[in-house]
Amino acid sequence: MTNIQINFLWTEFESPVFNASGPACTTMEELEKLWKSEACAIMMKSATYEPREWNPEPRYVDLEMGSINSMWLPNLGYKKYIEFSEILKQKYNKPVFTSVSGMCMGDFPKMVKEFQENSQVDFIEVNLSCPNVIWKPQIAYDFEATENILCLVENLWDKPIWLKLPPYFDPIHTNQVAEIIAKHPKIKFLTCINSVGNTLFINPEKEEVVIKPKWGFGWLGWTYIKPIALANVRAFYKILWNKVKIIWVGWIYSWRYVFEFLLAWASLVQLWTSFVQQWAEVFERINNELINYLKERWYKNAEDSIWKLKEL
Ligand code: RRO
Repeated sequence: MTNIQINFLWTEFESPVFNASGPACTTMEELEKLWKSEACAIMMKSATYEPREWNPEPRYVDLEMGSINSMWLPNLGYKKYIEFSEILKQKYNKPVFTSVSGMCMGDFPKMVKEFQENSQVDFIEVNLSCPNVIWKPQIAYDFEATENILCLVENLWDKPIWLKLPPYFDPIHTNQVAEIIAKHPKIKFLTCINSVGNTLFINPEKEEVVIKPKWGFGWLGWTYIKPIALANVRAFYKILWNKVKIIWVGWIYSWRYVFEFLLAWASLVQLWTSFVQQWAEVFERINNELINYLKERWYKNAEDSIWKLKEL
C-alpha cells in the first residue's frame, strides 16, 4: 500500500493536496463541496474585516500555461467565516483553515483574536501577501510592517501560525524575511508563494488586454510561475529548515507538480487554477496519480519524498 498521508504536529492529513484560499471557497455551498471532495483540508476564503465585492468581469482568464486574475479579494467578511467554521467543524471531520487579510495594520489582531475566541478553526493563515493600503506595497514586501504585524498577532493565537507570502526575487529579500520569521517561533508554516502580482497579458488579434480591472494588470499563476515557486520554497527551506514547514500554494496540474514540490521541501500543496478549471474532482485525480507514481518509484509514503531532492 502506498500511503499519501502527511502528519503535521497533531494533525493527520489524508493527502498532501487541498485548495488555496482563492476561488470557490467563499460561500458555505462551496465549502461543503470541498468537504465532499478528496481535498485533505478545507481552506476558507481569505477574510477581510468588512465584506468585499468582486471586481468587474472579465477578471479571470485561462491562459496557455496558467491564468491571470484580478478578483479584488472578494469575501463575505470575517464574521461569516467564524460562522462557517463552526458549521464545518460540527458537521465534518476535516481540518479547517481560515486566512485573514487586513486592509490596515489594526485589522490583523482584531480578526486573529476573534477567530481565537469564537471559532474552532484548526489553523490560521496570516496573509501578508494581499493588496492592503492603496499605493503601499504588499505587507510582506514591507519588512517593518511585517515585523509589526507579527508582534501584534503572535500572542493572540494559541497554536502555531501560518504565514502566506508573496514571491521574492532577490535572495537578500528572502534572507531578510527569514530573519524576521526566525525571531517569531510561533510561525511554524509558510504558505509560499501567492500568485505573481502586477503582470500583463495582451491579446494581439484584438489589440487589447485580457482582463478588465486595473488596466489589465493582474495576478499570474500556474506553470508560468512554477520555477519561481520552487525556488522560493527551496530557499526558505535552506534558511529555515529547522524552524518552519512549507506549504506550496499553487497551480498543480498533475502528480508531477506535487512530487516536485515535495522534493523541494513543501509538505502540503494548495490548488488554485486547476481547481477553478476542474473543480473538486481535481483532488481525486491528483491523489490517484500521485499514488501510482510513488508506487512506480518504490516510495511507500509520500512523506519520504520530502527529503529527497539531490543537488549536483
Ligand atoms: O483577489 C485577487 O485579486 C487576488 C489576490 Br488578493 C491575491 O492575493 N492573489 C490572487 O491571485 N488574486
